[in-house]
Amino acid sequence: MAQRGFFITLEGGEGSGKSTQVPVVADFFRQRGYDVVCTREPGGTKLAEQIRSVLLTKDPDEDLCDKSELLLMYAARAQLVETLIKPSLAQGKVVISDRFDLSTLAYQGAGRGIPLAEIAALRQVAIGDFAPDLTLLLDVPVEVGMARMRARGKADRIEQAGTAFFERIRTGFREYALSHPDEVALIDGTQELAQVSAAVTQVLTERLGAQL
Ligand code: T5A
Repeated sequence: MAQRGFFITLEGGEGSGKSTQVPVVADFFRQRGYDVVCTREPGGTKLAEQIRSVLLTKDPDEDLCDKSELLLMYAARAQLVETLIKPSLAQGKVVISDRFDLSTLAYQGAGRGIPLAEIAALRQVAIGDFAPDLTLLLDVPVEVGMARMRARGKADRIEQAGTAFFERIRTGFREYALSHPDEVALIDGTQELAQVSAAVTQVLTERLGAQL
């Protein structure tokens, strides 16, 4: 029987350390014989990266309104799912995405205040019921993530929002994780890097080990 693919997503607020953990997840699956495709959101394909640039670049002459931001997130996601993620899974590969749909619930839903029913309706149009096999949510207090981002340099358009926005996002992420424990594993991202990586590997082993 052909090997089945897996779709794993990493989520979290700014500076939570999710991008840093992508190679850890990739190594976990490569060591078990899988071909791995790493991608990110918004972006991941040529056209979706163009949408990313519109989303993350602040235009001095015109603000991107919240609804446009939401629609562009789903335009990029539909493109990524149809042209990269689904074909890769059909070939038995593992796809790892740095952010996915849970970011929309947290940023556009909890953060911007767009009603969750409106987001759910758009999701249905863009990707239907397509969802990750497992989401790893790296959780850090807002001030910890912000300090890491400051140490790294210039903020993009979304990162320039205030602390209250990022507190709502963190709450949105955490509430979803706590109410959907089968879908989302909550990981303490404030630990030393090696400890976070060990926690990521442990979650993958416990949740998926028997299926690999
Ligand atoms: N967005 C995205 C939405 O609004 N809606 C959506 O639906 C989607 C998909 C994407 C932006 O788009 C928004 C969210 C974002 O604002 P981005 O550039 O991809 O923009 O930004 P982020 O996803 O936030 O990614 P970053 O790379 O900027 O942050 P990460 O991935 O959280 O953090 P990472 O791993 O790069 O680490 C940040 C720093 O911390 C250090 C790292 O070395 C790095 O310097 N670090 C640690 N330091 C100490 N201890 C640890 N355990 C550490 N782990 C990492």
